[in-house]
Amino acid sequence: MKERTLTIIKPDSMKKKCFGAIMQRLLDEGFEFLHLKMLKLTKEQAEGFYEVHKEKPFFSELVEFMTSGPVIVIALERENAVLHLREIMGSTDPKKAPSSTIRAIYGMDIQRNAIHGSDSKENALKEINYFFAEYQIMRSPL
Ligand code: 3AN
Repeated sequence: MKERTLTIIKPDSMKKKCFGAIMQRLLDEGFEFLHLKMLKLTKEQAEGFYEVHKEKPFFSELVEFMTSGPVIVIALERENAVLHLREIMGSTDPKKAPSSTIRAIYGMDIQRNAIHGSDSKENALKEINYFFAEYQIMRSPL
C-alpha cells in the first residue's frame, strides 16, 4: 500500500546547491511528489516542528540552523515510504551512515545532515499536515 512521508531539504543542502541532486535521487527511488515548497522557516515554525526535542541540549542550535536559510519541504508518496526514506537517508550522523545514503553523500555533521525524514507513519501525517493543507496535495502526483 502506498504511504506518505515528509522530507525537508535542510539549509546546508540549499547552500551547497545540492537540493536538485537530492530531489533527483528521491525521484529515482520511486517517490512521487505530492507537494513541495521552498520557504525560510520562522523561529516559531522550527520550534513547533522539532517540539519533541525541546528539552535536548542541541534544541536552540537546531532551531538556529533550520532558520539560517531557505529549505524545501516535500510531501512524498511511495510503497513503504517512511522506512524507505529512512534507509536511503542514513543515520543522523553522516559519518555513521552507509556510503550510498543521502546523508553520507551530502551531509556534513550530526546537525548539518542534509535532509529530514519522518520517523513513523503517524509522525509523517502530522508533519505533512504541519506544512500542507489536504486540498493542496496532488491527486495525480508526478
Ligand atoms: P533524525 O533526523 O535522524 O531522525 P533526530 O530526530 O534525533 O534525528 O534529530 C533531529 C535533528 O536534530 C537531526 N536531523 C539533527 O539535525 C539534529 N540533531 C540530532 N542530534 C543532534 C546532536 N547530538 N547535536 C546537534 N544536532 C543534533
